[in-house]
Amino acid sequence: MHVVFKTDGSGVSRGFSGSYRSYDYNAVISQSLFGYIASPGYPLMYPRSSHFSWTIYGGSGTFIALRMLSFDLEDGSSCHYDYVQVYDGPNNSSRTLYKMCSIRYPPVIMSSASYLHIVFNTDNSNEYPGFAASYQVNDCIFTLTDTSGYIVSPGFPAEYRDNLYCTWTIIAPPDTFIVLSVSEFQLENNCAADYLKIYDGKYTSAPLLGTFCDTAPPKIISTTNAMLLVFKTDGSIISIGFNGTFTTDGILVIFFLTTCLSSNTYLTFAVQHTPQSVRSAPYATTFQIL
Ligand SMILES: [Ca+2]
Ligand SMILES: [Ca+2]
Repeated sequence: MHVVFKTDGSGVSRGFSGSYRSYDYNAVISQSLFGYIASPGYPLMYPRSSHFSWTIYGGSGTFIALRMLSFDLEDGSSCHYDYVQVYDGPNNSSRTLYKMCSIRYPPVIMSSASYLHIVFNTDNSNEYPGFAASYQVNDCIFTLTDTSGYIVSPGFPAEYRDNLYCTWTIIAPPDTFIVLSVSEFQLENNCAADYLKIYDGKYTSAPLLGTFCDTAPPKIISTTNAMLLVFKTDGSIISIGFNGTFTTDGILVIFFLTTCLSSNTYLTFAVQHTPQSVRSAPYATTFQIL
């Protein structure tokens, strides 16, 4: 807030007096496995010059997943105006997972252990609607329907936990396919213990595109409009996990091919084309493009 008091060259009076306050608020949430947090006043404008924080504790042996549902803050280049900062622990001396002021953030943020601390700071000008988020204890089952997004193992880049079973089901619009790019990847070097499996469809009954533990997945392209990732860890030895992105920008092209079988017999069939392969519609065989 900025107050200007100006007087001209003649005439005086008693002036004015007033008071102000800024807000400082901290909530500790420890009794619920699921809930919502939002910037004060959401979806109306948040207050200026304020400091809010939430500390979520899931109980011993848990982790917390925080999903951003809506996010509209004053967007500064280095987030020095208004920002949300998420810490992987009980307070602001813990490791920062993300500092956010624009919508360039993972939709789900996961702690590596049982605490998540969220700070919302505003400066003294330019208020916006703010943010709303949900949290859930031990939530590791995700359905992703955006056309692009992030996939991050719990707590990344800190170490993941023992005995995890996490799934990400990516569902793209019909007649499109999914491109998955994993940028960082480090698991226990034993696929019988910890692994990431990627399937070419919604379910584990779909064709397996790969099982990964000691080497990072290459860029993977589905041949359907769905992809399933399963991340499983056993009861000992942990590592940092992985992060990656997916897009569903591609278009599945179907074209027709006519083949001459003999001097007067022709066969016409549809061919599906993705960047990886072509496949004639009546046949299961896939022909790789070299
Ligand atoms: Ca501001
Ligand atoms: Ca392990």
